[in-house]
Amino acid sequence: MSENVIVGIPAGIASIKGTPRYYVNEADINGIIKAGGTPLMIPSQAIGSLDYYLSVCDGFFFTGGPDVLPAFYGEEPHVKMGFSDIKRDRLELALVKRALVAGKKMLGICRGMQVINIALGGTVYQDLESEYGNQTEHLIKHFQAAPTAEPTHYVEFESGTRLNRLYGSRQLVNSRHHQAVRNIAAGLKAAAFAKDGVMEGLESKDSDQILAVQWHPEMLAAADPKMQQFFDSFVGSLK
Ligand SMILES: [Mn+2]
Repeated sequence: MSENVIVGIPAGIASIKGTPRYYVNEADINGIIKAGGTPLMIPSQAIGSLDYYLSVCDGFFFTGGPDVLPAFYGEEPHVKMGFSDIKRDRLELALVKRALVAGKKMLGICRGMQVINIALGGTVYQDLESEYGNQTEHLIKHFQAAPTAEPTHYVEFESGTRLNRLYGSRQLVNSRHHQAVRNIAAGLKAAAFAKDGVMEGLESKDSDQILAVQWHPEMLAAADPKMQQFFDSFVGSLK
């Protein structure tokens, strides 16, 4: 592997001033660049070029974004399901599967954690508030009204996990999700939970290939070095 570490980042799509444009959030790019990596945007139209991206990229970073279309995990859409982007879903789900086989490391944030889990056979709650079952009365607020750059709830880490080594036993994090991992895919293990039992971190069971969190370290990294370490640890592992 070269000194220059290249991190492939699938892009979202949004209409800006009436024109559809591919985007990656600046905070996600900051996290990778400050860690010493070189980001490479992957637009969903480029699904025919996965061989190229797999050969060029040292690792992949799946960022936050819209809900994954439930058809990809065998469900009809719940009434509380949000916006979805079928082209991004197709690209990311295919890329996770290919990257796994190719032995490429993957980082996931929010939707990224959910996409990795779904690609490998897991499911998500389409809407925590409506589907979290008999624990609903104890559900904490996971879509914070506070600014994203401010933490609002605690997560606790499972001992012996990489997240546990990065953060210790407990960490105050931000939270902007109405979905969360439900059934965990084979090969993955839960690494962090909120007080209500909602899964907040995910890792490979028997390797360090996958590291993912449900909160947004990229939005906290400017003020909290521990959040930049999430990126440092990933990019460092690619060198
Ligand atoms: Mn949360």
